[in-house]
Amino acid sequence: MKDKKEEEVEQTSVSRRDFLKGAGAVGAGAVAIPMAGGLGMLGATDAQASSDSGAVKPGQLDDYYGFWSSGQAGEIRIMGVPSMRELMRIPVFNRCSATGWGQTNESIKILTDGLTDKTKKILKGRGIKTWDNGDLHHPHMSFTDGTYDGRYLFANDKLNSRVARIRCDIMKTDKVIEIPNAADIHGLRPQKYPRTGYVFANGEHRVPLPNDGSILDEPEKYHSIFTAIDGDSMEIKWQVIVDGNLDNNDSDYQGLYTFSTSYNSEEGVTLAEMTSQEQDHVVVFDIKEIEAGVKRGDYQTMNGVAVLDGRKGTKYTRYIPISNSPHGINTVPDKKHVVVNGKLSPTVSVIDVRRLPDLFADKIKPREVIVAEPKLGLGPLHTAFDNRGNAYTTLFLDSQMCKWNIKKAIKQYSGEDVNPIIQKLDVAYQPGHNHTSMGETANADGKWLVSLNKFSKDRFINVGPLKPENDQLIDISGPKMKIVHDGPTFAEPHDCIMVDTSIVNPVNTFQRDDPMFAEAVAQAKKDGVKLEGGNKVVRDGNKVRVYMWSIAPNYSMNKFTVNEGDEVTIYVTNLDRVDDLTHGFSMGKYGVAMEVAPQATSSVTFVADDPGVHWWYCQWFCHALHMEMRGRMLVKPA
Ligand code: K7E
Ligand code: CUA
Repeated sequence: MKDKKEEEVEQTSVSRRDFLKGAGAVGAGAVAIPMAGGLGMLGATDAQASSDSGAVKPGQLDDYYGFWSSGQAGEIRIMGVPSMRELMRIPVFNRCSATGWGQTNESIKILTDGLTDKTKKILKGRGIKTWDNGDLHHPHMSFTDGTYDGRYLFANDKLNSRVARIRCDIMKTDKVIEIPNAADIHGLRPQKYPRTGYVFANGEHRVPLPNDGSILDEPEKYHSIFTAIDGDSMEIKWQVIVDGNLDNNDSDYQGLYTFSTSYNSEEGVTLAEMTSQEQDHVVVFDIKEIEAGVKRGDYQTMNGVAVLDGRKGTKYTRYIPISNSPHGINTVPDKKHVVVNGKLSPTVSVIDVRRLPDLFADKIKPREVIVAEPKLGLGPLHTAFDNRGNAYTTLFLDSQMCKWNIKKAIKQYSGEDVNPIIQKLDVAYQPGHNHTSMGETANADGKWLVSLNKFSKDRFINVGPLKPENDQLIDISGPKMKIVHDGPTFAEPHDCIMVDTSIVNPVNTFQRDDPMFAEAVAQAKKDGVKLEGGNKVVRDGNKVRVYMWSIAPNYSMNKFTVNEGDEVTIYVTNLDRVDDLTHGFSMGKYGVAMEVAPQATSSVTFVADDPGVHWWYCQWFCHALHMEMRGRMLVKPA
């Protein structure tokens, strides 16, 4: 027997299967019926997961959007939590075979517009337009008033020193900028209050300034750069030169300070040099003071960016000594504390942000902002929080999750005989980041914790020398942490966030005036073609522009002819208005394959250098006659 809720799910949802049944019978005409709502109308609570087990039945919806990084895979993955089902992938820095990201004109524009002129020139010399890979560690959502607002995600590329923005309405990357002066962007966090606002990014590696080949072994000329980006315009607002290497960062809930962990206070360039001292730092940046400095002109302009001097002893920063090589830094949802994770030290250090004004006024010494420093275990890397005053710290070397109480840790630090540690849970194995549902916002809800484990070892059947990682889902709603699910993942989710589904509201189809394909719309206008229904081959010297549209299971064009050597641009506009009715356009041997979402226009440009008949086809299953959705390009030999 089905229960009532399941029946409702079946009746309200318009699945691809239902659609195919209908469209197959009555033909393409039925396709244009707008099916507003559809699956989207189902509230998450109507088909909720049984939250105590983490189990979500087939057809039931998740409670949280999980946005997972993918490290060296260069993309972002959307996970359903608590089911841990991978729902979608968002190509960001990578080249995506399925969607054509990195090949379509629309994506190439996004991937190249924000590169520096110097990089554009170098890439041109290499015969490429952009890099086709990246190392994406830290996805974070934009904030308003201390909590997620569902507008954007931001993410770093450690490999090629870039920062990307993803629009949450369409779940596509819409801006990618290269960060000049800095090397290897690692830590990335948005401003939490009053809004994002700034996106702060750490340049991890110290490089010579200027890095023009004239400096190698003069460590005093090496620097790390901290960058503030305007999240609305994706322009760089200012940069600050700091001492040491910047690792991770986070921001306060007051909009006054932002913090980065910094290792290598020795400023060495070899491993032995970098780890020789016992003390490293948290660098605190005074946002208002820096803004005032920019206004006063207290900066040098480097590659078009205002760069301030924030090294030790300047008014823009303070350096708080922390034991050897701190790694993650996490602001507590109580809005008052910040937890710094020791990595090579078994401790975490708790900073009270209310003491920072006195620190900047030099009324107290840097270490006086520390209000707790519990010893948790070996290899503390990152900390997450619930809404009951507890913290959860990953112990990389111990392969454990340590649950501890912040108030008790503060009492212990002030001399009381209390043990802040509540529970240590074995995780499998070697956790890096961990995250709680809504835990990086003021609205932490204390329901779920994910441990992003670097090794899965024996947890899954053997898939060869390269093993998956293992993300474990932990129920933290009760007094004890309980592991409820293992979720294998491909390389290498460093980090994730879990956002209540009520905050994220993606659309089902594109708007025809979406900026994503504004250039195609403008070009069509110049060519006198209406993308909605226009069907035309325009010749412009040796440039040929082919405009066609698609409604399942047809392209508006069966064939077109070009000459060998022509530069051909193909624009496909998907006129289907139905949820989930994506078409594709693939042309074999030309290596062309792109996604065309409902109501979107996608375009691709190539040189017709291979004479003969070439079939193009739709690679996105769209209709019972999907296999027949194709056409021919004739390339006439020169
Ligand atoms: Cu700890 Cu790049 Cu966030 Cu990896 S970082 S774990
Ligand atoms: Cu259109 Cu498959």
